[in-house]
Amino acid sequence: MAYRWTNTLTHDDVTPRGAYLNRRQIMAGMAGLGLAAIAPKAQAAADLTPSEYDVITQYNNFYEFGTDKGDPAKHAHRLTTKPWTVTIDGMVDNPGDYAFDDIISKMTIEERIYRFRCVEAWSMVVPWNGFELKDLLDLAGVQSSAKYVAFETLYRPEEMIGQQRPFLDWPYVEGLRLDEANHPLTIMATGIYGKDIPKQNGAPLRLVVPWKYGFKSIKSIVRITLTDKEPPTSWNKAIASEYGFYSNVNPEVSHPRWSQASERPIGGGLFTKRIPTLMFNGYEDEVAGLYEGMDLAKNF
Ligand SMILES: Nc1nc2c(c(=O)[nH]1)N[C@H]1C(S)=C(S)[C@@H](COP(=O)(O)O)O[C@H]1N2
Ligand SMILES: [Mo]
Repeated sequence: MAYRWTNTLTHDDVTPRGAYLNRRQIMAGMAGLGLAAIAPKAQAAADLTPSEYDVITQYNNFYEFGTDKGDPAKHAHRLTTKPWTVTIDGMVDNPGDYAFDDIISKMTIEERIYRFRCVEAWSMVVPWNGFELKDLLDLAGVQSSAKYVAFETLYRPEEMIGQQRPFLDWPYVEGLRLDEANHPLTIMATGIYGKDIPKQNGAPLRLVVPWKYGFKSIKSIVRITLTDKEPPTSWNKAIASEYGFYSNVNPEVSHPRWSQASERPIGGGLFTKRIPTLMFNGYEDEVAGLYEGMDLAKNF
């Protein structure tokens, strides 16, 4: 179980801000992020070495900027991220346009070092900064009729040049069941390595759901809608036979065109060995309960 770690999110696990800053003071750009307390103890003990910053920010999937792994780092600088507004609507008590800066001022930004597994069978370990999605949903006041959360990426083809072609049905959309969205592992990331999240990684605000394939972690979000119907998702709309709504990492359920039993860590060079893929990407203890009684091969 070398790659497992347990995210025990109790207040006892929070490192005092001072100690945290001492450990992290080599990181540039922290001041502007308002990083608060953080880092569950379990993380320090975890056997996870974060991937290099350059790897995380230069090997990307963000089809709004092109389909090659290097395209987002080349083209995302065109994206205007200030000002940024997230519309929260649907089954909420407080619908409206939420300014990014206002959201941030109300949230606790933590560091979460997560394994990140793309459906294409490569992986990284990313030290995200962000806040729990649940805290934002609580701010909006989710109504009891809501069962799902739908997410939408910005549509701005002048700046997102990949949107000038109909590669996907733009804007990119994703969705979670409400209990998945409220799970403490589910975060909205605003940073990487203690710096503002780079545009190619989904600035200023992107979802991170570490037990699901990477495409669920939708970038540059402008709308969050609470609904009672399972929302459409971009890759399911494009190829339903290959990409389901759940998309939980599962080494036992192959993609129709390749095995999901192992993965290639990115950044280790040419001779990096593939490593076994873990059920729910290593977060089985935390999330398996969400899917009790479900056939995970059918609900892939
Ligand atoms: N809007 C949007 N979100 C997206 C994508 C995309 O093309 N557009 N690609 C997804 C896929 S396939 C992956 S693997 C991750 C990649 O995140 P990263 O570039 O930060 O590693 O973003 C996901 N979120
Ligand atoms: Mo992906």
